[in-house]
Amino acid sequence: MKTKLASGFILVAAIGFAGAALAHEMDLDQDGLYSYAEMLTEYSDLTQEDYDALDTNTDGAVDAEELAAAIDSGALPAME
Ligand SMILES: [Ca+2]
Ligand SMILES: [Ca+2]
Repeated sequence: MKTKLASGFILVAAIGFAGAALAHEMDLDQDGLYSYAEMLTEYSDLTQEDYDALDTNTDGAVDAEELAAAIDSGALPAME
């Protein structure tokens, strides 16, 4: 039982890590923000309007928190 729980935890941690790595990869200039051009590399059908909607604090860029919130709410599909 303990072993089963432990392996489940490792699996979840590995999936979380893979998602973070992909998001990091999408940030082409590594400034911690996802520009519209950078978002298009992963979400090719994203419109400027969609992008503006993701920028919930309206600072002109989508940050990791806004990206995670969009994926959590289903506004964006999770990266694979
Ligand atoms: Ca960037
Ligand atoms: Ca923002």
